[in-house]
Amino acid sequence: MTITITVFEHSPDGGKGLARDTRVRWALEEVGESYQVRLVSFHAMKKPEHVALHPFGQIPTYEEGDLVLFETGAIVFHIAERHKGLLPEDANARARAITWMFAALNTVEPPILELGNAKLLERGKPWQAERLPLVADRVRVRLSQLSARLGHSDWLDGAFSAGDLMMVSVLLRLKPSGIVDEYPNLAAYVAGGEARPAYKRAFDAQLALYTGTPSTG
Ligand code: GTB
Repeated sequence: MTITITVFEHSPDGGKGLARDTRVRWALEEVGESYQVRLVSFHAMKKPEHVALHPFGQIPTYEEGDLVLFETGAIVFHIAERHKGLLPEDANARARAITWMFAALNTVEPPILELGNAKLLERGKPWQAERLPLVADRVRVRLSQLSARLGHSDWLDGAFSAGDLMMVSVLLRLKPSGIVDEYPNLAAYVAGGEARPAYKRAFDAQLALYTGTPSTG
């Protein structure tokens, strides 16, 4: 069955892979599923046709036959559940991998998003210079904890899983800030995710869309 995801017609990052369709593309590449994309403008995102697919008027959405999903956590989980490779067979290991997906989205991503908002949306506000270091330190609290848990392991819990896919995707949002590099094991963890052939295919596909030139790595 054809899978269609919606993506930015013009991504604000110009193809740096920071928009959330990259994690969905990555999951599909990991399990060997082909997909097509439909480009959506910021204007079209808020129109009834798109809001019927995504109640919050955002990308990405996921269509597969008469199934329509939104929220990247739900989409990646759907893909991981229906294919081998992203969730362990062992029931307890599977539950732990799912736990890491939630941890990425519910515990690690929020302060990272807050930092992005504080930088962009609060630009020029009189309190910005005072607030930014506080928000950045809240990110560091989570990264220190994650770094301590990861230790010298390649992945969070045994083999690479959807939990790692989601955690690396979330950490990649911090790339422009350089904060991940303060934690060498997390920097290596993110690099390990970026080095996966499936990630590279996903990244190149989104880059080609916005520049016409695939990355050379
Ligand atoms: N919780 C939802 C999910 O995980 O699916 C969040 C979806 C979401 O935030 N979508 C964003 C969107 O549609 C795109 S990814 N925004 C438009 C809107 O809300 O009107 C967020 C994003 C956008 C741009 C960059 N960038 O260019 O750097 C990075 C991330």
